[in-house]
Amino acid sequence: MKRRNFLLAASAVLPAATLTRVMAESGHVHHNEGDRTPGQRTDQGYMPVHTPNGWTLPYEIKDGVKEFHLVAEEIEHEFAPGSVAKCWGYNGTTPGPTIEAVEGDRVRIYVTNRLPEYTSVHWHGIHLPSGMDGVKGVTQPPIHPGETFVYEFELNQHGTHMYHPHADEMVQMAMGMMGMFIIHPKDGEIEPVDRDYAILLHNWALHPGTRRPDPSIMVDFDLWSMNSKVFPAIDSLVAKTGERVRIRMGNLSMWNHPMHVHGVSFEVTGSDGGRWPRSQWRKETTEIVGVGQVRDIEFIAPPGDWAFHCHMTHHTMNPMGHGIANPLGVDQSGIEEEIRTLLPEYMAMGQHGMADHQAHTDGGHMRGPDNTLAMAMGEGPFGTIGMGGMFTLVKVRDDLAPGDFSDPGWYWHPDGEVAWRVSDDPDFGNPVRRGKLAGAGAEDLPTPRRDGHGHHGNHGHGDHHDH
Ligand SMILES: [Cu+2]
Repeated sequence: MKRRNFLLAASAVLPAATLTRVMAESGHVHHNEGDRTPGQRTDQGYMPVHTPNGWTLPYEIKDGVKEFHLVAEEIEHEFAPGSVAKCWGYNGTTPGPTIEAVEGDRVRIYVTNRLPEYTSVHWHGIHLPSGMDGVKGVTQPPIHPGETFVYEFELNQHGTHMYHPHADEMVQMAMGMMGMFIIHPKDGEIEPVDRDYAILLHNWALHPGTRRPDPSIMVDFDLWSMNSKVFPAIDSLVAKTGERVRIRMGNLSMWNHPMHVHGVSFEVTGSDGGRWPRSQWRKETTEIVGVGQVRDIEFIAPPGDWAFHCHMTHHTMNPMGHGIANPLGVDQSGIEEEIRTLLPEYMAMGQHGMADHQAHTDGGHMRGPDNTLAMAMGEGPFGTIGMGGMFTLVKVRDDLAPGDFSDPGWYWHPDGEVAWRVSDDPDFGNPVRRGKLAGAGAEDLPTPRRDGHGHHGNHGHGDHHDH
């Protein structure tokens, strides 16, 4: 018996809430459900999307209609080991499960509200009858706690879409209520993808030492997540060398996120307007996913471990102090002793930059508040990675099986392909420098002459190639 058939049978005898619980308990809180063999196209011809750290919502077909069931409810969510919070989500998780369908499908979506306040669901970017649009007060009455509403409409477009509440959305989205809604084109794709990833970008104000997100925050968020996880808990995106990879990125946070992939020039190929015509694809290595927007990027995977992250540097950090006086260059050795008499575990930080922060927290010298992550986490093959938040890795290997999404470990670089140390003498070489050094009594650096021969003991460019 196929897994989906089992679910169909189960749903015939169990009330919906029980079914949800059964699904959660039988390990369904992961990708690729039911009738699908991972890495293979479905009988409708599409390659199933993979939601890192997330899952896809199973459906039943009743009278030719694809039936889904979402349950809005309070959940316990772990952002990364060491930080757990009461959030709100769908069917036990934030983000809620990814809904996947095909252009031309008719969908029927039950929404049960198990929250302490009313809700509604807006199908962001989807063309539908006005009364199905899910805006509380405008197109429908609120779904009160305990109630179930049903939405039904035909999908007459394709693309990467999202769903989220349109009732007290400031609170409900801040608490994690959102999900992806992928509609595959009915005629297939001219350039099919081998790996199709779906990622929702979000921000959270989980103040240090607390266990519930603060919906009132507008600017100073302290967790930046992909699919509600922060680095190093975000799954790596894996691919086989040469595969065509698509990453669908939706943004329901309060900031724009310039998403950057190392090692490739990707093409921006679509949005919630659908996959764009080939002539509109454009090469980038960073693409801003604006608030409320969706961007699809695609690339041919080159072997290696490639960083994939938001380029807002604070968005690749976990909880950190904002609005503190700048400690850079400040000799804190005297005051550190005095503060320790009041706060025995106080440690002066930041005089030489923040690079030593992770070492102190990892080493246990500096304990943060309970239930609070370090600013930077994660250990790589060359030491601490010094990142957090919206950061993960695209791991491409020569020998991955189709549909194998398991983490292959760290990349084994071929000989001669890792940057190496040639000197530990700061006076090494004869680099061209201009300007003025900082510090008392420091001299101007020699100004290069126009012919480029005047600098600092250098007798011409020939010196750079001294063999
Ligand atoms: Cu960002």
